[in-house]
Amino acid sequence: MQSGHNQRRTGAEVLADMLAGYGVTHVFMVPAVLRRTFAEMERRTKIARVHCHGEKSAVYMADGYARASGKPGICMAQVIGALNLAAGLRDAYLAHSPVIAMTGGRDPKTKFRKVYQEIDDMPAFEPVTKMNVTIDDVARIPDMVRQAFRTATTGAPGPVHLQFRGNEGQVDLEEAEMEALVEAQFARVPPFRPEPEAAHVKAALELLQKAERPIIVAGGGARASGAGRELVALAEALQIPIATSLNGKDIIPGIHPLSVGVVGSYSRECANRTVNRADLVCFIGTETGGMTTHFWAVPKSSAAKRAPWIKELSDLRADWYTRHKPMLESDAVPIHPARICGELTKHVPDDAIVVVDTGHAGMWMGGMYDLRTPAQSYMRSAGHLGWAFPAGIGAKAACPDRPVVVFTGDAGFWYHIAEVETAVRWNLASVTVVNNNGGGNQSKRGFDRAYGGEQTTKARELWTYNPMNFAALAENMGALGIRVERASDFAPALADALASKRTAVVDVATDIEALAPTAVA
Ligand SMILES: Cc1ncc(C[n+]2csc(CCOP(=O)(O)OP(=O)(O)O)c2C)c(N)n1
Ligand SMILES: [Mg+2]
Repeated sequence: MQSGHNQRRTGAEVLADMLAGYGVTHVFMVPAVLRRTFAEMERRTKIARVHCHGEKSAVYMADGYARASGKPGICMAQVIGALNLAAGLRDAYLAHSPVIAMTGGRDPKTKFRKVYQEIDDMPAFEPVTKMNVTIDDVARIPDMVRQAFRTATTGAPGPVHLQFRGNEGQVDLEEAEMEALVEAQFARVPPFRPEPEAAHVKAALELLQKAERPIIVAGGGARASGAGRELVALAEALQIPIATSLNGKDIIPGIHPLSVGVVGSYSRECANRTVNRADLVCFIGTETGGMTTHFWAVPKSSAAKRAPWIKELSDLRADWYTRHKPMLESDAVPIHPARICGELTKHVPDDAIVVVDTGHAGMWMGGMYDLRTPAQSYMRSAGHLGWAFPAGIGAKAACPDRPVVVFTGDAGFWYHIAEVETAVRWNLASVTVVNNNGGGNQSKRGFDRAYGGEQTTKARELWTYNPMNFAALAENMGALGIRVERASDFAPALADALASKRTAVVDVATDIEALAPTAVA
C-alpha cells in the first residue's frame, strides 16, 4: 500500500484527492470553510460543491446521500455554523447513517481570548457522533480522514466529526510530506460482512423450525448490510412472515404475501396484531427500540395458541386492506392523506427512492403505503421534522438515475423551503409531495388532551399556519409546482412531475381534521 514517495503537498490538495479517491461526488456546505480545498476540488476533481441555505439542511442532504447510496455523505461548516451541523447530525446518529461533518475549529494561539464567533464546539458533537476529533497538524489529514471513513462505515455505521484548525479550517493551506492514500474498502456500507458462528446459526434455526407461529422483525441493520434478498428467501423457504421496523421498510415489498407491514408505533395494525400472536419473534438487524416495539408493548409477553399461522396472518392482512380501502381510495375534498399513500403505492416508479418525514408523515406512509418491488427504497426521518425534503435532494445527488419521491407535511416542508432554490440551481430533480393541511395536525390530539376535551379555537394558534400555495412558491424559485385539490388529479400530477426531470413540488390540499390511526398495542 505504501509507495514511499511522499512529496510536500498542501492539506487542501490531499483532502480533495482523498475525497475523490473515496468516490465522493457531492459535498454539502455553507461557506466559509476549507476554501482552498474547494479550489483544489475544482482543479483536481469532479466533486460538486453544493452550496446550501443552512447547515442543518446541508447535513440532511449529506444524510440522504448516505442512506441512498451507502457512501458517506460529506457536509461542512465554518466555526459559527458548527452547532447547526451538530443539530442536524442527530437524525443521522439515530438512523446509523454514515455522515462525515467537517468544521472549522479554534487556533491554539488565540483560544480563550474571546475570539469572534468562537466557543468550544467539540462537546456538542459527542452525543451525535461515533468519532469526534480535531485535526491540528496538517500532516494528520491523511490518517484522520481514513479513520473517519473507517469509523463511519464499519460496525453499526454512524456520523463522524472532523474539526480542522482555524475558524475556516485554514490548516488546509499548510504543507507537509503527505500521500493521499485511500482505503477503497471503506468507501461504502457494508465494508465487509462478519459471519456469525455456525453453532449459533444452527441454534437459531432449530428454534425457528420448532416454533408454530414464528415471525421475523427486520430492521435497519438488515437494510444497511443489503440482506433483503437473503432474508426474503429465508422467510419463503421456512414460511415465516416478516414485519419490519420503519427504518427497515424496504427490506421486503409490502405487497409480498409474507409481509405484514411496519410494526411498532408508526405502523400497520395487522403487523402489530401478528407480532402479538407469534410464539417466537426473531429480531434481525434491529435495536428493538421504543418505536419498533411500540414502547415495548409489542410483542406481548403472553404465550400464543396453536393455529394455522400463515392463514391467520393472511386473514389479518386481508382484513386490514378491506377496512382501509375506503380511506386509501377516498375521493373526499379536501383530500384525505391516506389517498395520497394509496396513489403512491400504485404510481411510484419501480426503482424509486421514497423519502419520508416524521410525525403524521411517518405514520401515514409507514402504515398506509406499500412498496411494490424489491428495487424500490424507503428512507425515513429518525424523528426530526423537516428532514425529508433536504434528504431527498441528497438522495437525488447520490442516485441521479433513480426517481426520488419525498412525502412531507407542510410544517416539515417549511423548515428548509429555501433549499428549493438550491435544488433548482444544482438541477437535483427530486419530487416533493406536500401533504398540505395548513398546520402541524399531529398536534391536534395532544392539544385536545391538554385542554381536557375539544380544544378552543384560540388553541389552534399553537399548531396552524396561514394557508399557503407551495406550488406557486416553488414556481417562483424556479421549480415545477403543481397544485392538487382533487384526489383524481394526483396521479397525473405525480407523472408530470417525474417526467419533467426538474425539481418539482406537488402541493396537495388535504384535510386538517384527518388524523393518522394510532398504534395498537
Ligand atoms: C425537530 C422537531 N421538532 C418538533 C417535532 C414535533 N412534531 C412532530 S410532527 C409535528 C407537526 C407536523 O406537521 P406537518 O409536517 O404539517 O404534518 P401533519 O401532522 O400536519 O400531517 C411536530 C411539530 C419534531 N418531530 N421534530
Ligand atoms: Mg400539516
